[in-house]
Amino acid sequence: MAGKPPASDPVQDAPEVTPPPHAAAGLSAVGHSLRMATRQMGVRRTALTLLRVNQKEGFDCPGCAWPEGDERHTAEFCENGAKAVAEEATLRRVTDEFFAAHPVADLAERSGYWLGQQGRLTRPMYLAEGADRYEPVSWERAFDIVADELRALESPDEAVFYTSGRTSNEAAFLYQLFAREFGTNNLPDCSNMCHESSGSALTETLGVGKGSVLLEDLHRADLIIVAGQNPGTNHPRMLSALERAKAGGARIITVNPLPEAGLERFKNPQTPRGLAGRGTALTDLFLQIRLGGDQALFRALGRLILEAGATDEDAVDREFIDRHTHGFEEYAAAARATDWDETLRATGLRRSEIEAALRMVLGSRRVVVCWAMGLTQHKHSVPTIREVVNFLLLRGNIGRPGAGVCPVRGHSNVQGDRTMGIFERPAPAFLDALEREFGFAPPRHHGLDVVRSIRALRDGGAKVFFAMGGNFVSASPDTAVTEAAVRRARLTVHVSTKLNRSHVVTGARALILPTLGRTERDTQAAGDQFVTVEDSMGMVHASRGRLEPASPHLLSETAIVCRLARRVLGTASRTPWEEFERDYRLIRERVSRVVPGFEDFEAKVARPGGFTLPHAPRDSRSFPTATGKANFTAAPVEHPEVPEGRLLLQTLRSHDQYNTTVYGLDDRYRGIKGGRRVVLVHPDDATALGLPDGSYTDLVSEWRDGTERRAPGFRVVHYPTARGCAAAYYPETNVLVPLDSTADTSNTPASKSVVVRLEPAGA
Ligand SMILES: Nc1nc2c(c(=O)[nH]1)N[C@H]1C(S)=C(S)[C@@H](COP(=O)(O)OP(=O)(O)OC[C@H]3O[C@@H](n4cnc5c(=O)[nH]c(N)nc54)[C@H](O)[C@@H]3O)O[C@H]1N2
Ligand SMILES: Nc1nc2c(c(=O)[nH]1)N[C@H]1C(S)=C(S)[C@@H](COP(=O)(O)OP(=O)(O)OC[C@H]3O[C@@H](n4cnc5c(=O)[nH]c(N)nc54)[C@H](O)[C@@H]3O)O[C@H]1N2
Ligand SMILES: [Mo]
Repeated sequence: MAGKPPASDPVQDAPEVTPPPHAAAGLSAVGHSLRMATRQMGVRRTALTLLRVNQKEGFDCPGCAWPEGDERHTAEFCENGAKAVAEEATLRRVTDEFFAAHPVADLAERSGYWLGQQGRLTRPMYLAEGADRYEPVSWERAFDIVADELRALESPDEAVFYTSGRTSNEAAFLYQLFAREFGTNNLPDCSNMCHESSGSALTETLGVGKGSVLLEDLHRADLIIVAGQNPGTNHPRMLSALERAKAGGARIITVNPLPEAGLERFKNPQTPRGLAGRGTALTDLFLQIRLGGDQALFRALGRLILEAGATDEDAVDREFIDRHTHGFEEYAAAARATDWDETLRATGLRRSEIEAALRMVLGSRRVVVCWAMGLTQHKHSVPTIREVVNFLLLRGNIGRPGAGVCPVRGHSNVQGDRTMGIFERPAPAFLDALEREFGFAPPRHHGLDVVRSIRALRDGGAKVFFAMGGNFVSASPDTAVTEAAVRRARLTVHVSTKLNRSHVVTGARALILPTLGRTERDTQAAGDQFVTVEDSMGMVHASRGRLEPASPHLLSETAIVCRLARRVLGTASRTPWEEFERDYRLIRERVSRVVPGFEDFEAKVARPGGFTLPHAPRDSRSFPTATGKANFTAAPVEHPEVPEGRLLLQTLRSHDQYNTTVYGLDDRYRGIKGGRRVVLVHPDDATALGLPDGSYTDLVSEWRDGTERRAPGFRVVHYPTARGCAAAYYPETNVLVPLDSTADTSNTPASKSVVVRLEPAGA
């Protein structure tokens, strides 16, 4: 199947390429972020807004989910946080005139970059059936339209309620409550495309689907392994933590097919030395792994640790294993059977490199493994992350200070949304608690995740698509299939801050419901409200916006859910939606009775800096798994097989984007400027394929059922990635990811292993 190419960019996509730098941040980062911010907000607003980011009395940065330390700097944000804030606090506005002037079909020809640049949404807009453009609509009428379509469904399971991870705890809790009172568990979220593999693997092995370390643990570690993550771009504040760990004597191993500049050296913009000097070297050992080779690497390390245990009684933590784990013998047998040839083929590494890593591991008492999308978006991601757990369990690196698992989350409240019940497969205990508290019978059968929602839309089983934030059509895999699926819906609704492609690829009818962002004041009948969020390390804290809302017509996400629920559920619901909208404290009171760890929520969150949620493995080395212990697992080692003449493509982020939101066309840390349609290929692979640097190629993905997908016109960049591997940006390349190509168990799209053929353009 040939995918329709993504809309062409009106800005000329003409990438210029220079050699990538070897350090991240420093003065150029500060200058860059201030330029981007003042362009959107002006000088005064930039200063006022950026100084409140991540302060104890301020708002939570809408960028990533990296935690704040206890001591705050005056400027507790990073370059990319500044861009995320500027994107939201921009002074540009999308007006009624804009929609009157642009038929939806025209907007669908524009790039996502262009759409985002139009500014903040200001009014509810409605696209009637058969109409060619959006028109302003009142909030009352908008809720009537949604209610009419929802009530017309044959079953509540014909509706899908998507969430992106910026939604506050308060709004998320009410949103899942509304969906379940309506009668469905169809609550897919961005997590399904993101850290679902981490959640699946960690729940099974440790009993808690979240990371087990706090920021202090990272500071105290002896060895930090950063696998499949590019913090210089995606979690810049993590570099400060790595720098601090290094100052305390820690060493860092980076596992990545790409030499990412941010992990080489870091010039901390919060210190004078970092601004002007050479900065700190971060990575001690760089393992340039092949895409998808991580399971084989961690299995090989496990084998070597076991072998070392024969002569060194400290190599393996027998006491921990005997007391706290299950399944060791079976795992050890599998690890001992590791085949070196296969390990070296899967990883692309030399045996000496793996042995160098082993020496660093054996020399360290406290080891943390951090990871992100490089580990979660493969077919065998769940066994890969389970292998990370095996590796840590062997030396007792779980539930002890300075050690543990650290899946680094993406969206600023994606972890909190899941804690609040945004999950298509809720735990029975959670539903029991909802039932007790709200007096209704929640549906017990599982709902649809992202991939299954797309299939249901495609096949006519789902008819109403409602999104609390995000950009579903651009973020999802298989763009052509997804867009066609969404177009079959009766109604699509998006609660959004900014215009994006999901507003212009619609069902028969569509609504855009504009909402407040994190930076804005949220005033309700009981006064100014704050909301709460949970970071990547299970810290919950308040977030207060102070800016005047982008338009007087905006409603908060919480208010939107409350009004919609009243309108849809009517007298059938005994939930006090009106009161929840007046005063968010009443929502937190309910959360405190439903969600474990939130007892005394209001008092705990009033403390500056908030509170830490309990985490049994971290706190007491207890493991709420099926066996009551931490589970070793012994899955067969897998790695992607790539046919002759093909490359394995990963789809990743540039430095100037936030997921589907493109801030600019540069990727400074990779030496790319002025364009996004680039494909990074090892010079030897490119030469073998007859592709000189600067030539143009189509990317053609080949799926095992014989179908093909094409993304045309990419500039070839000779780049020092691992052999056999290529890289190109998301979302331009989502068209290449087959809907059925997902991770086993977690069903996450395998966005980091797409088999592609490079066809010289015009060939
Ligand atoms: N500025 C900014 N910040 C963001 C985001 C953003 O788009 N922009 N997105 C947010 C979100 S939602 C998320 S989930 C995170 C994403 O954070 P990351 O996971 O850092 O994002 P990606 O760009 O997908 O980068 C994947 C990294 O893993 C490496 N990698 C790919 N495949 C493999 C593999 O098989 N093995 C190993 N070892 N490495 C591999 C890639 O080379 C790359 O360095 O960032 C969050 N923060
Ligand atoms: N090929 C490929 N695909 C991927 C990935 C990949 O690495 N490769 N990564 C995946 C990952 S990790 C993720 S998390 C998903 C991201 O998927 P999504 O979360 O769906 O996408 P975003 O681009 O983050 O959503 C951006 C939109 O959110 C809206 N928005 C921003 N702030 C707010 C707010 O405060 N409230 C509301 N209501 N709306 C707001 C704006 O309208 C903006 O246009 O994409 C996934 N897709
Ligand atoms: Mo994500």
